[in-house]
Amino acid sequence: RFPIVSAVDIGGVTIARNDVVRDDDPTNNVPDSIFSKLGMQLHRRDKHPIGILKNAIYDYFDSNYAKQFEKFEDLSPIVTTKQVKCSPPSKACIFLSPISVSNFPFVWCQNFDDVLVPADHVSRSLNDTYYVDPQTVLRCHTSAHQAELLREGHRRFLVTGDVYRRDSIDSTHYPVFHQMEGFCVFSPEDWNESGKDSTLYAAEDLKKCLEGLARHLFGGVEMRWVDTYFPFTEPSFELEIYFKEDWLEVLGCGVTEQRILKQSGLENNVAWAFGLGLERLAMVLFDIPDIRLFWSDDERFTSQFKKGELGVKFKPFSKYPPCYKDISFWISESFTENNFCEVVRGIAGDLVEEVKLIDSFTNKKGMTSHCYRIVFRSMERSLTDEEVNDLQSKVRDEVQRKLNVELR
Ligand code: FA5
Ligand code: MG
Repeated sequence: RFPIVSAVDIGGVTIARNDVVRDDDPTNNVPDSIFSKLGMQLHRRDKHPIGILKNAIYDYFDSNYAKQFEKFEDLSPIVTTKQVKCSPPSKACIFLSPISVSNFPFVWCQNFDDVLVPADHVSRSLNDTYYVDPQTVLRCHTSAHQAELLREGHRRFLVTGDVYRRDSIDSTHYPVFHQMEGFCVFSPEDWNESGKDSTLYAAEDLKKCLEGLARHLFGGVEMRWVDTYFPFTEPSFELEIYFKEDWLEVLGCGVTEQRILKQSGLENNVAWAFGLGLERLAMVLFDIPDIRLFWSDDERFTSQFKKGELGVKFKPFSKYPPCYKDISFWISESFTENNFCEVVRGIAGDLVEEVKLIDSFTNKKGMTSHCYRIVFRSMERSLTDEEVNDLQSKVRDEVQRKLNVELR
């Protein structure tokens, strides 16, 4: 066993980091910056915008559905990719390097198989998801808990938690964010008297519920429904809200695939489900311009929010100047933008505001070049030239070392 350097307890599970970090381990791509966010549970802080928002959503459901929705907010973010039946857990489940998990509960929460995500779906790749070992991931959505809770007999519930994704870098994307899942099962008597077909009944009820929630949170706000696809719902929709001169996607939802209900003996029922992006909603609600702010300890941020207060508009303390740096390289076959963003984030942390592809071309020899613009900016202070040059030079070194690209 390796010496354990840090550990955190979440929902009865102990997750520990040992000091042997296997850089480039193909089966574990969780960096320290992500590990350090495990257990922070911003959604359980009553004075934090995410916690204030969560409580306001709870109020909406409590008063409109007579407290029928059960609430879960401390389920472990470490979940399995498929249905694992081992009880007690096998050794592999208990010790995961460089993260070890002890007391791994006998309930298996399934990120992919349980919610019908196809074997070849992009979201399963190491490029999109943080893997702890080949069968274990940091959940990439709260939908990971749907089937588990249905199996346990719950029929109407809200699941709030931190979720993890390798993703692009800009003001509305962060590798750790919070979602709230809603799930509601109906019985034939619910839709029979409406005279509607069950799917239509559920779809209409879902939209009505979420539009009501939006009114409860925002009063008036410009929004629109967009048809989309999820493996676990049909039909599926996304809700977008007009924010800062653009449409911002705040949630995904739909009528649950019958196969998921069948797994729990609910073949005669119909259900709807949604997954809210809490940071996105909180950005609109409190006028927060950048998603990195949610992680700030700066008192000028934290002191602006009060328990139970929804009407607060965030006053930016100052806008520090951005610094732009470009980097160009010839990419290789294995290059992905998420891997590049992960390298930049690993070096610059929250000092990177945005990474944008500004040029791409392929030469006669078939080599492809990418040019990215990196925007460095602190939320809390002015960065010095020296500091930014140093970051950029580290990015160049690391990109070359890790990503198999040729700098130009
Ligand atoms: C999902 O995660 C689905 N599980 C939602 C769902 C649940 C659909 C139940 C149907 C039934 P999606 O990948 O679109 O969907 O993410 C949901 C929301 O999370 C988005 O609308 C957005 O608000 C938020 N989100 C996604 N990626 C990020 C990110 N990198 N940073 C911050 N918020 C994000
Ligand atoms: Mg989406």
